[in-house]
Amino acid sequence: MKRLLITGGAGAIGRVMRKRLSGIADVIRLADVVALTPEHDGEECVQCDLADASAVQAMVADCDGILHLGGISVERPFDEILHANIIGMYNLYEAARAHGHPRILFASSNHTVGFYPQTQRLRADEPLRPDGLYGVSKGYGELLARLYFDKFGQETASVRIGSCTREPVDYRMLSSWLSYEDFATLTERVFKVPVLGCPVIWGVSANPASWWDNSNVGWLGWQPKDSAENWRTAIEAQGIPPANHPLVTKQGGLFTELAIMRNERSV
Ligand code: NAI
Ligand code: 15L
Repeated sequence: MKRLLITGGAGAIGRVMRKRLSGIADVIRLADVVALTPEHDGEECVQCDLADASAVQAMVADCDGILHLGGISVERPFDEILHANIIGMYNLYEAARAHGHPRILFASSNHTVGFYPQTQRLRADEPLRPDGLYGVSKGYGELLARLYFDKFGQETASVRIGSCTREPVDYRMLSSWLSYEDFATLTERVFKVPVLGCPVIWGVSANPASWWDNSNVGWLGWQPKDSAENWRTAIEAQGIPPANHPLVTKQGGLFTELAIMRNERSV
């Protein structure tokens, strides 16, 4: 690739991928609503609110691929989610349509299916059961990706990320953890595979306790290497949550118990 755009470049995953993926393209264009500065040759930075359609057009111009990490990443009032994840996602796909359909990796989330019980192993084609407005917005993102693929041939991998952190820190992450390294190798495969289409992929490491079945995307050639199991003893030493706790009952964990937050203007 000549130029990879990483939205959400100032965020937790963006800051890691910025360094880890530096060899994937001649230029990495980092974008975020907050200001960023280039740290070395081969980086360029754009300040852009995803809800600003013309700014998004300029952000996407001349890019061959997009790692779309930007947006609201937790449960928040609807106005915030509408702005970044609903309007922002539409703006991104319209910009991709206008600029030659660069391939997109969309950071979807396990919160699209958070109300499934942890006893159920899931394929990616099962009905969504979002656990909040955030999860709904990620389901919308997956559907928008599908629409632009069927209508225009826009390729997208919607990656339902579990818990992407340096290491697993609670009992639920023994199942949901995605290491940074496994996310990086998944991203590389998404941008290297000759034909991508529009798959939904579980973004999860090789955790024996995972609830998610990626057997239908073997053609991608992605083999996660890390396992949360290496942290089991340390995590269990902190105490196993009681049997009725959402951390051990629902795939979305604590998100399933959060309130629907009011918009600022209606409080
Ligand atoms: P983060 O919250 O640390 O980063 C998101 C970035 O998006 C921030 O830098 C923020 O400034 C930017 N942003 C927010 N609103 C924006 C707007 N209107 N315009 C432009 N930029 C905006 O999130 P994190 O953890 O880095 O996650 C990255 C992506 O992966 C998010 O889309 C999140 O929903 C998704 N994801 C992350 C998981 C995780 O375990 N970290 C799990 C599942 C999904
Ligand atoms: C997500 O979608 C969030 O972006 C992240 O902050 C974590 O809460 C993660 O899911 C998770 O479920 O652990």
